[in-house]
Amino acid sequence: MSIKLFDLTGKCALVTGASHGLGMAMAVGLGQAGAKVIINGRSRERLEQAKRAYAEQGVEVHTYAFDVTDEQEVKKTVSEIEKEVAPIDILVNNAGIIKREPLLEMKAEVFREVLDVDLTGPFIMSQAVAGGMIERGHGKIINICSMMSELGRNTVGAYAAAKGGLKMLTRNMATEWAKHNIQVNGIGPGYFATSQTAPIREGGHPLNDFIIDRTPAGKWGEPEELAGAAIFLASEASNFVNGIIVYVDGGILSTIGKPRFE
Ligand code: GCO
Repeated sequence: MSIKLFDLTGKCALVTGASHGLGMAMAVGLGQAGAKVIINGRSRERLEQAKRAYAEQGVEVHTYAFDVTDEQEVKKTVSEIEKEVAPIDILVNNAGIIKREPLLEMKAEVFREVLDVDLTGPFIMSQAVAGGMIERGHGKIINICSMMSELGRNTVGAYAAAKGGLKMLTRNMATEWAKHNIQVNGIGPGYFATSQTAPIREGGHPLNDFIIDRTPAGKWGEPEELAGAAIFLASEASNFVNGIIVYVDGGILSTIGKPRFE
């Protein structure tokens, strides 16, 4: 076995929603492992800022602004990327949104919006790249799931429905595309310190202590701690790994929680 198994030199990776947070941390990791990196986001301006932040970490990125829920725009942009940069070998479906509202109060429109970005987006993106991957005879697709692919929590019903769905979409894509030498897997991040979790971490929010207490590792994850799983699932090291979700969660899913006694 050699470390070359994890080398991404010569590979081209597209990471959606990568102008900040976990998407950025994973894209930096893939770049540091040798991949050519393309980042997506909806805002051109945020992508430009992000490009500088990547450069500071020694990673040159190509930026493409588009909306992952817009099927026509996605198809058009994927073919542009493949002409202008390189064929996409690795797709990380990371773009996602969350709306924290009790189900009784949530409007169907909001529920649909979350499903559209977090679940339909990965379907549209994956379908758009899979054709080329099949022609070239290889590919890696990584869907970013969540603790909410497994667990419920008050106010995150739409997000949990989408992320639970994304876990099953991962298994189904793996089922249909493994024969084409495309490995489709997921990463399920636990509770990470990002802008998405800032509202439940900062300002003395009670969930901050709850999460630390509930996590055997006793802390929030740092975004860089997700890069290793992304590199594994993007590299030849995972060539016979199909349809699994790697949970990077400091142990939350392994425990019933901490009793108030030893
Ligand atoms: C919340 C959190 C979570 C996460 C995450 C955990 O409100 O409970 O925001 O939903 O962001 O995906 O894995």
